[in-house]
Amino acid sequence: MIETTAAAPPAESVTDFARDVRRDLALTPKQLQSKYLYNGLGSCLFEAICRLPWYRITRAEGRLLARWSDQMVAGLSDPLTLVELGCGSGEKIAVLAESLRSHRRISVHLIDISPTALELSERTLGRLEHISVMGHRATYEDGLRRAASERGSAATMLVLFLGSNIGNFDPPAAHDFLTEIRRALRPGDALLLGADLIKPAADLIVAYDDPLGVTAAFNKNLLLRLNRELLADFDLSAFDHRAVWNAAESRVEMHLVSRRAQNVSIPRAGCTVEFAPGEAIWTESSYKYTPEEIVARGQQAGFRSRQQWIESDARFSLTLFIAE
Ligand code: AVI
Repeated sequence: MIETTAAAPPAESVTDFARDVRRDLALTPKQLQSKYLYNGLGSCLFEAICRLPWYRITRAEGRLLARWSDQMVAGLSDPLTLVELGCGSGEKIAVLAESLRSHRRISVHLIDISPTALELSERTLGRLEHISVMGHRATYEDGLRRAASERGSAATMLVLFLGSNIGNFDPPAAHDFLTEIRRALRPGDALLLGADLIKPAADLIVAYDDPLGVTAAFNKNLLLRLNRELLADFDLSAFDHRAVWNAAESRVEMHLVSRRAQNVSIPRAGCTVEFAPGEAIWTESSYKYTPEEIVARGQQAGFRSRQQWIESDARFSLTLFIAE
């Protein structure tokens, strides 16, 4: 059955965006939140990144899902509510849903702040007749609360947090978020968590600074977004994309580096920002883990780990946790 529900109100307003930009560009070092990378164009550029030979997370995860999805969903009882936080194109949840064909009723809740991602996913899942789909244009937290409130008392819930999205949270925020997921679940419910693993620095750098320049475009699109939505006057050619592996913090950082001294005005955020030559805006962190750290993080949030699958070529992990 296909039953696609209308999107909820936008997850953030121009005023929130303007307030965050004004505050974060006044920090030292200057920052912009990575959630703002995902407007319509940004989501399409991220989809393109996932197809690049140097960004191996998506294909590694796809291989794990294709090989092990039956094992991953074994033992989950009927009826089942599947919730995907950050649904991307819907391909991954479609693989799991295929493995669940024998279940009588499956409700799928897709949660994303990007309408483009929701549309893509709803289209992908539209071809499966044994599931009903509901899209929530919302933050992960709000969407999860909504999905949890809409499930029946008998339904088991499986939350998917895939593609290394957990890597974009700093460690305290990752702990808080996993705890929040656990709070929305009942004992026996499950979480399938994707996490990218630590690997050689050269492999990490080329994944976040690809020779085609798609990741650079993804990063610089943030400045284009500020120009369009907040009437800023960033000269995009005066900034360079930079990716660095910060081994001490176990994270890849993306920055936008000013090529020269310049002032940029952002009228809708009510500020003018001064850049020294070489000064950077820190736009994203992508934390990398060991398999043991991932298990420990789940445990600290109130889960036990049932099984972990590792793709050893690209060094990527999927871990199935059960809420205790
Ligand atoms: C969405 N997230 C898991 C990606 C990552 O790998 O951190 C975003 C990304 N940034 C640059 N390339 C991909």
